[in-house]
Amino acid sequence: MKNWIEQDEDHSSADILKDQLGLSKIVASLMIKRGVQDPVIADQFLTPKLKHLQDPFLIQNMEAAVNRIFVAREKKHQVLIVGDYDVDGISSTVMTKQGLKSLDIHADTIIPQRITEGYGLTKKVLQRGLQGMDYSLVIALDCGTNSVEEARYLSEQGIDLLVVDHHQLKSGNPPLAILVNPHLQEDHGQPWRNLCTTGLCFKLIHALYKKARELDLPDADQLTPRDFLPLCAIGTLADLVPLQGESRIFSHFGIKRLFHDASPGLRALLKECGMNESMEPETEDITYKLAPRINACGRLNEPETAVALLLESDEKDCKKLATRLTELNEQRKGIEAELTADALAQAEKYFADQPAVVVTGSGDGWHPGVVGIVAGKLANSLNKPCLVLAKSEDEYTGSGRGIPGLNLVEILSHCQDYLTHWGGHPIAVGLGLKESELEAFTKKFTECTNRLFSPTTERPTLLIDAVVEPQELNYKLLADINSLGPFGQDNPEPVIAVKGIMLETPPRKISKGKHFQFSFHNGFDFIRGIAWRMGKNIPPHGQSIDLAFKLRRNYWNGRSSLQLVLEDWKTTCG
Ligand SMILES: [Mn+2]
Repeated sequence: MKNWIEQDEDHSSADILKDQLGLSKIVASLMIKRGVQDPVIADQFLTPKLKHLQDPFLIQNMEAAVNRIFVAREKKHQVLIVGDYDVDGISSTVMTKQGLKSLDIHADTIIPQRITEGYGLTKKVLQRGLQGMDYSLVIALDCGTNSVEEARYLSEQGIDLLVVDHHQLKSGNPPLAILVNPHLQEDHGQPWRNLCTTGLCFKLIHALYKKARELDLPDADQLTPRDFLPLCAIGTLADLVPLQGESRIFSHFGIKRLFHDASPGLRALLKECGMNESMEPETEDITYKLAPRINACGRLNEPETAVALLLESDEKDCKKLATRLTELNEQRKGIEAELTADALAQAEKYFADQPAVVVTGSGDGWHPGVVGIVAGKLANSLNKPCLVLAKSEDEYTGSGRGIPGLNLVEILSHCQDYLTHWGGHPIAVGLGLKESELEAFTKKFTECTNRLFSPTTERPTLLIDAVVEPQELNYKLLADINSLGPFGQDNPEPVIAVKGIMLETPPRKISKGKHFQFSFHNGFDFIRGIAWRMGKNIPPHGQSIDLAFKLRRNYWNGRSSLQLVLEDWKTTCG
């Protein structure tokens, strides 16, 4: 049982907001609890509008990027797009190719093969991409910010480079390129500051269309960046950027109209994920179902299959490609399960008393494409930072995942003498090192973790956002809660509690006892719930208990019903 923390109600502020904006009690209360008192800010959050997007030309170098692309249009230059192999990179590639096509600019696309060509804008991927064509412009998406050498390599051949990326600049030494990256600018809380690359590609397309209208190009008034919202939302949700500012606007509209505005390829993929027009997609549909299928392509060295699917218009081919994505995802799951078992055994054997874990392996089972997921699973279950490194030849490469309150980038910066390459975000990093440095690196990494973080032995806490009466559990409450969605990074889904309810029948175990289902009557209806991975912690029936859960809509056999997704339960006290 977790330590439940109920946030204090500030009734008077909530009442003011409620009256000012005509909100329901719970929505006003949730906004106040999230620190939003200003009715203008609350209204912008609850009813995002595309017209609130700022002028794309406020982003540094956007003008230069747009001008360079229009030169390519006028002179009929050949353009090559190089995108990263994850969801953000792949979606960005498809968006940009289609955006350019709508302006009569043809671009070829290439995605690095993770295992043979490595991450990002490498010489290897450029050599493959540039082969046999006379390109004059390369557009790097979701990579390239730190590709100083590769930019020089291109410039030596008279090829210009445009980088659209949101990764941090590692040194004060930007590549010779037109660099569209919000992190180049000082942080003044700009609403586009934390966009991922699909968000930046949306801004680029918006800027291109503005320019097209300015130049009075034929049919320019028919062009709308709205068409790109579904892919923009998918990249935004999958890349785990904070869902604030313009990321909130993109994810809100993109997910709302996901099916409606989807291309035939995306539509086939959504169907492959078990979704259809009548469902309201949630963040988890993207992060648990759609994104893993796209990522599986990159992980298993077939990234271009995902690009091909998202660009395809023939329905039969879409179906075939979408099925292939599911196959790759199943293959990925198998590899991942074996690797996780191996990594966990190592962690328990060698790192049980350590503040951090560094596990290694080699061979087919240690697939570089899944080490990141395994690191995440390990970090979650062991509650300490974990690095999972796969060996090939005399070098280890892999991924690390951290835990809240610890900055992995900071830790690695102290260990950089041992590393051949490294980079990433505070909670997720990639790194590589020579075999000969492994021991010294592991020691240093563990030391730094120890110094910068002290794990807590206290009971984990569960923040309760609202306590409601059992009879309030209905679709109205669900709609109210969902008006704060889509949920994700920096906009967590509210955890709701009901107190003093009684299960009339024992919960029903499912999946060999791993999960359980339960139900109770709230005076109007039977309310059903599910508890994932809680099979060892089943609540009693016939006894008063409190439940903490997320409220969802469950789709089953073409019907939808209200569903509680249990977070925790406890015996009612007093
Ligand atoms: Mn990204």
